[in-house]
Amino acid sequence: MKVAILGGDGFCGWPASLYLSDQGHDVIIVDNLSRRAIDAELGAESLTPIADIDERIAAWKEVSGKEIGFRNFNVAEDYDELLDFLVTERPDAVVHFAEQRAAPYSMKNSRNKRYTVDNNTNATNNLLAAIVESDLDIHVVHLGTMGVYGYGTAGMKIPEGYLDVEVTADEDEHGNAVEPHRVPQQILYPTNPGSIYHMTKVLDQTLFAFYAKNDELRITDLHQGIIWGTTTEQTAKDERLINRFDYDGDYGTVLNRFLMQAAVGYPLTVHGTGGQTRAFIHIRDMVRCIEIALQNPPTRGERVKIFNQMTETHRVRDLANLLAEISGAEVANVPNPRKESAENELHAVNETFLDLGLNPTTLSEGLLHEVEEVARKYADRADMSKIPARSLWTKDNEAGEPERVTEPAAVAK
Ligand code: USQ
Repeated sequence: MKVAILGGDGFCGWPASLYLSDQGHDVIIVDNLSRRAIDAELGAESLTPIADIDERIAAWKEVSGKEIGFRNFNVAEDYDELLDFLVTERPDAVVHFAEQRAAPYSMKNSRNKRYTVDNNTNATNNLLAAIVESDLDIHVVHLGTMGVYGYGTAGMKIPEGYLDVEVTADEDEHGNAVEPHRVPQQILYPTNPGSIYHMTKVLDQTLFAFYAKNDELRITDLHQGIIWGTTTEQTAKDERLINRFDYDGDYGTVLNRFLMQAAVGYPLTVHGTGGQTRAFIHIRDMVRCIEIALQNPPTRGERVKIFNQMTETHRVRDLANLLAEISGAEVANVPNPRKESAENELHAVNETFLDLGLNPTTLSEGLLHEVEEVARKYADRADMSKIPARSLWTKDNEAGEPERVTEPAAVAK
């Protein structure tokens, strides 16, 4: 299969590109290297030293004998280039990772809010409009988020995208009154995003529903949980193929941050009581899920396929306590910079991937140590001042750097 990976230089895009290439697919990456530019803007680099994109691709050819193509342009801005790319390359599928993916970054200030909305929704709309204009039958696989649902529970498992409801109908098709009766319907699960970033994935959902209905585009939307881990079979083959490892307060995600913090002797930064329950998936399952989704496209005219791409749920404080137990790390409860429930339950259906053959890589001590080892190996690259989460969900952000998060008194290396 010929697959274009939009955002193929990022944390998910790069390992997914290598995995698909390794499976024999013909892969072309499209990326404007914006994630690297944001590193420079934040002064926060990946803990692991990532090679530049040309070196990455050359190393993959050397190691595997396989070619990955690369085009540098901005999907959100360069519509003509995107259209020309699709028409020239005629991919069977496009995997769309080309979005700003950090909730704290999206909440930092009005500039970041506008950038995240402009970038993410324009990238998605440009892609969909370009496919329609190209007249090609290209399957779109999009990386969405579990965060579109919010993290509540209505006394039921969150379904995969669609909710069965019943409404009381009291009119016939001509508007005449009839005996009230219950009519079943299926609707998109009500959304409840917790950040501007998560909200852009909600907007994406609406774009997908429209283009699937109006233009019969074939679209799969993957509602992914929080990734943990950093290495895949392919990224481990050569140091130049190494994946990003974000640990800073904006881009670092919770479990990888805790593992890095444990490795460098920094107290684990539990927000508030750590009562937030979230969905997780290991990075090696993510790459496999992308391939499974590519192999199981919807047919033309079918509604958007939505899969919950997560394998387990955990409460933040349980993860911190587990790491404290196995690595001796200290736990620090810091004021929560976000507006989110202090405690929540989360139960979600994930049967589609399991039915299609995903064999989940769940949390295990061995795998936790493996990630911690990677972090320890590159500990001398860590900038401790970048660890605290400083982006607030309130307007105070605009006033500059808040001093809300307690810095640890001493940091051992
Ligand atoms: N948290 C801490 N301490 C930290 C960092 C985070 O307690 O040092 C807490 C947060 O307050 C939050 C939870 O951990 O309650 C998750 O935070 P996160 O930064 O790991 O995840 P999130 O902001 O939700 O975003 C990440 C990815 C995003 C993806 C999303 C999936 O950056 O791209 O869509 O996970 S999900 O969370 O299921 O919506």
